[in-house]
Amino acid sequence: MIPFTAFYCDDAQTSQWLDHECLLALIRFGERTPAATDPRVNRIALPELGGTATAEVWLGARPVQTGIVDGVRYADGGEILFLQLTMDEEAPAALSPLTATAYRRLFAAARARDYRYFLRIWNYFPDINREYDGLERYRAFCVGRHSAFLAELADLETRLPAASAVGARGPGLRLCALAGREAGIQIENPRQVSAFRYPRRYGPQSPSFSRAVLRSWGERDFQLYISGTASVVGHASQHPEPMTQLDETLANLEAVLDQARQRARVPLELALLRVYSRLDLDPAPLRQRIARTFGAHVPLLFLHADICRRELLVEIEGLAVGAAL
Ligand code: 3EB
Repeated sequence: MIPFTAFYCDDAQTSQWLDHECLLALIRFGERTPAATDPRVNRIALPELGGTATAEVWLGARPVQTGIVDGVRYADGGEILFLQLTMDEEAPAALSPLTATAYRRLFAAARARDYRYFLRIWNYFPDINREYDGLERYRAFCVGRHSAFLAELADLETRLPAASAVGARGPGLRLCALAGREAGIQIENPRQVSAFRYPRRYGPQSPSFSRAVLRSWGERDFQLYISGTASVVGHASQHPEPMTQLDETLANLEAVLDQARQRARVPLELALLRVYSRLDLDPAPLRQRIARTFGAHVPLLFLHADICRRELLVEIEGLAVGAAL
C-alpha cells in the first residue's frame, strides 16, 4: 500500500488537515508563515511566484504518531517516517561541521524508530552561493553532508537518497526527510554524470545524492522521489536563459522518469512538481512549457529560490506514483 499521497491545497484551507489523524506532513511556504512546533508542519522560507498561497499536504494511509528526539521532530506513519530538524547557525563560515552534526542527528533519530533507509532529503539554508574563506557555502555543505554519509552508509554510491539543496530566505540549516524501513532503488540519469562523481572543479567534495529513488510499497505500488533537477548535462551547467534551462531540465526529468519506468512494474505518473526559480519570473510561460511536456493535469508549485550553482536559474523536483488500477 502506498503510505502517503501528496497534493497541493490553498494555504488558507490547511487547518482542516491539521485535525486529520493521518496527516504525515504539511509544508507551508513563504517568509511570513509563522514557525510551527507541530512535528508534522514544515515551514520553508521561500516566497511563491504568481501571487498564490499554496501548501503541500502529505496524507498518510494510517494514523500518525508524532514526537521529538534530540531536536528532530518526526511523524511516524508506520511504514514511512517524516523528519525535520532546524539548526541555528552561529557562524556562517562553519556550515560544514553544522551540516555533519545535523545529518548525524537525523540518522540517529530515524534509527531510534527503526527506520534505516533515507529515501528523500530536502536541505534549505540561506546564502547558498556566498563564499567564506574562499569556499562557497553550498560546497561547504557538501563536505559536511558527505562526512555524515561516509559514517552512515556501507556503500556511498548505491544507497544515496534523492535530495534537493536550495537557498532559503530564513535563517538556519533546515533539513526535512523521508525514511523507510526498507531500501529504495537508486536511479541515476544517463544524460548526467552522477552527482557523487562530479569532478573536483565543483567543490572539494562531490554532492551526496541520487537523481531519484524508486520505492516499491508492494507488488504493484511504487513511489518515485525525484531530486532537484536542473539544466546540467554531463556535469556542466547548460544555457544562459531560464526558458532554455527549463527545456534542458525537462529533458533530464524525462530521462529520470524513463530510467525509473524500466524498473517499476506499473506505469509511473507525476503526482506533483515543485519548481524553484532564481529569478522573480511570471510562472505562466514556465507552466505552459511544463504542461506541453507532462500534460496540464500535473499540479505545479513555483517558488522563488536560490539554486546551488550560481548560473543555474531553474530546478524542478517531484513525486511520481505508480499504482495498479
Ligand atoms: C545538480 O544537478 C543540481 O546537493 O542535494 C540538485 C539536487 C542539485 C540536489 C544537492 C544539488 C542537490 O547538481 C544541483
